[in-house]
Amino acid sequence: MRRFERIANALVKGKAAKVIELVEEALKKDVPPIEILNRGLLAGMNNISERYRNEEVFIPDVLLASRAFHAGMRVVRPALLQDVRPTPGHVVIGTVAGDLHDIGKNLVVTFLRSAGYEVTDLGIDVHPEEFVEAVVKNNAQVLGMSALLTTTMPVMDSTIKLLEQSGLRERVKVIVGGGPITREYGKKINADGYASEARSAVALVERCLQELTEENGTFVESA
Ligand code: B1M
Repeated sequence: MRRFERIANALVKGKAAKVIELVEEALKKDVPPIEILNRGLLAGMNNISERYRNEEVFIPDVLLASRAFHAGMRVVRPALLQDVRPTPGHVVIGTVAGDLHDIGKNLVVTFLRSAGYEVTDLGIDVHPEEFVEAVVKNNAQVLGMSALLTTTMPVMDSTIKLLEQSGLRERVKVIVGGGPITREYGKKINADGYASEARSAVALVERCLQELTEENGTFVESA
């Protein structure tokens, strides 16, 4: 069986130790870390998501697979972050309150860090007050919010409203993403940008920072 398939299969089966072993082996063979991520770990996550949607597997299986994904990421992340040159810009990011899904958000963090941005990752279950506090504390130019549940999407709206009430909205760009989030929803809640997938969040942040200096307020989107 091919290398990437073996990683994906071990992940689907929730075998974290096997995923670690296979990822380490691939890195030793000089397989590019981005390939390991995309064709191995993410392919496995997509597979388990699909099976969950089709009711072929259940929450405990998904949980085990998620843990295996995180285990693999811990091994591949340092390689992804090698030779990073700092880029000006501080991003505060988190998964909104009530929501524990962090795989997509963690990918956004990894890609932003690998592009050289300073990132403060608040983790999961982050309340509006915590987002606003972190923006102030870190003097961040960009706030990123992730939500995977339709029930937690409104926390994005509340956070933007709190930024407005705190007089901070003019100086911080807000970007949103996650499964149920759409461009239209981003616009509706007065966010500044939306990315449908993790890697394109880098270009989105870049454009947001550019807009901050140009003081021009168009909605930006990265496919
Ligand atoms: Co949950 N879950 N889950 N889950 N889970 C979904 C999201 C769901 C769609 C499954 C389904 O029913 N088909 C469904 C939500 C339905 C809805 O509201 N519309 C669901 C549900 C209902 C639940 C529970 C309520 C289940 C239950 O307990 N009955 C529960 C809720 C817990 C909570 O949060 N309070 C729950 C629990 C879990 C686990 C803990 C088991 C696990 C999460 C583990 C973890 O994250 N550490 C889990 C998982 C893994 C999933 C699925 C299967 C996979 C999500 C994932 O990680 N995808 C998911 C089904 C699905 O999405 N098809 C499902 C891979 C990841 C790379 O993609 O996160 O979409 P994603 O991120 C993408 C983009 O969205 C984007 O970049 C990423 C990659 O390109 N992106 C951003 C994400 N954030 C971004 C931010 C940005 C920009 C881009 O800028 C700031």
